Amino acid sequence: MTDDQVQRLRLGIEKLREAARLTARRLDESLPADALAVAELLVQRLDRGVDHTIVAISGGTGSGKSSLFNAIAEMAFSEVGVVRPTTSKVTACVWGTGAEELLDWLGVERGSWIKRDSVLESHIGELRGMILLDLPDYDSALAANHEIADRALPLADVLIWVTDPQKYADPALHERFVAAAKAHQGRLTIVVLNQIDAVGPADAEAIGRALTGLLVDDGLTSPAVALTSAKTGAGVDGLRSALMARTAHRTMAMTRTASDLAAAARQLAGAAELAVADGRIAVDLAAESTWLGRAAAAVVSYLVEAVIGAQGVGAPRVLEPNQVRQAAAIWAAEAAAALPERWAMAVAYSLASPQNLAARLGQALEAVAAPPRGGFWARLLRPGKVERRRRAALEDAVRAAVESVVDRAMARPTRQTLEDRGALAALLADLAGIGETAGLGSEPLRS
Ligand SMILES: Nc1nc2c(ncn2[C@@H]2O[C@H](COP(=O)(O)OP(=O)(O)OP(=O)(O)O)[C@@H](O)[C@H]2O)c(=O)[nH]1
Ligand SMILES: [Mg+2]
Repeated sequence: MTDDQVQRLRLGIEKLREAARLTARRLDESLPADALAVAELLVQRLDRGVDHTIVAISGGTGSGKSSLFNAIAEMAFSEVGVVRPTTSKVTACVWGTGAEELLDWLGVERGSWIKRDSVLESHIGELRGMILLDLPDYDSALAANHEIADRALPLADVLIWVTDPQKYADPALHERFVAAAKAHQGRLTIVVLNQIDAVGPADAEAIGRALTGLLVDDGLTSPAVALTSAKTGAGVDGLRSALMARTAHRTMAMTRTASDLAAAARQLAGAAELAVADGRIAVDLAAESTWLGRAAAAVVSYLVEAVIGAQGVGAPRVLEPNQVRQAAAIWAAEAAAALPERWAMAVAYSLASPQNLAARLGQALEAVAAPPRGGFWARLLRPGKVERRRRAALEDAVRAAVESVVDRAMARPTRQTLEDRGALAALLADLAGIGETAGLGSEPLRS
């Protein structure tokens, strides 16, 4: 079962890469950079197995991250300090075995992690597979700390953000956390209001509600907020149980992979100007064929008029360069009216160059013979009527010639661009769907 799911996720990552390739080819080389980075990260994560759940403790300096880490792990391993900031490298506690590769990947040094795998260890059964990380602070005076925290954060499957009654309203912390939580909607994120022993229980409850309110104002739906004191131990068991519930399934790594895939797909769809409505990404094929038909008709009639013009049957069949450019402009304008900017530009780029178009039109028109003057019967008709018939015949021949060039040099490359756009939308819609089954982000915290 797990293998099947991992296989499905690997396919999903391939789809994301394919979507990135299509975007780069049609729109802009640099546009899918984020999506490719996510794909790379998720491959690395899956390559290291899904038996472990990476839980990262992050937040502002002095909020009690290291104290909380120690409280959850029930040992004094991470350094707790009075001098800020105390933690300048990642510390880890691992329940169970076989996490070495992941720890290397996470950048946790050999001496900075501790293993809890003895059967005598408390909670070993329930927490087996969990890798708990104590990260340096976010709001550090030390730039190196930011870097370490920034690097480790996207690698985590579960994110715990710690704040305290003094700093819970700090806008910078909100922005950082909310940005991370929104970027990974399916990932489990828990906000911890620590140091509740420093205020009375009623105040702690009130601050907890205010904090929840701020997070909702920031745009998170039903955020999980836990109240703890690393000092007295209040709320720590509840927080540990919430983590047990997730690590016991051993699926958080897959859940976060699916949710990251979906988030990357939505982000790429937005960047690629594909309409996302209710989480669905769709392309209106009927509308496309309508404007394509309209564009072809407009360009063909412009060119026929330009070739024959007001002049008679003997008119020269050579187009001026500016007339050829005008034909391309008409096509591009129809595309621009029907498509978002980037795609209209992609269509314009896909067309044959004006020189190429001029050469093709020249060749096609050269092959158009002047209609015969008419035989015996023509002499029976009035000269004006003969002239009109000859002109109509010429117009038909010119139209057929122009139509075939417009089809090959304009309609065909445009259809190919639109096909790529349709394929991109289909891939991204598929990926957005993968994440739907993975939404754990707003699950209420039960302790
Ligand atoms: N009263 C009270 N003090 C706490 C609590 N948790 C931590 N502290 C104290 O707050 C100070 C900072 O704790 P740390 O655990 O080192 O905080 P940190 O977030 O890891 O700090 P940095 O590593 O510098 O980012 C220490 O003096 C702790 O003893 C708590 O729940 N209540
Ligand atoms: Mg610390």
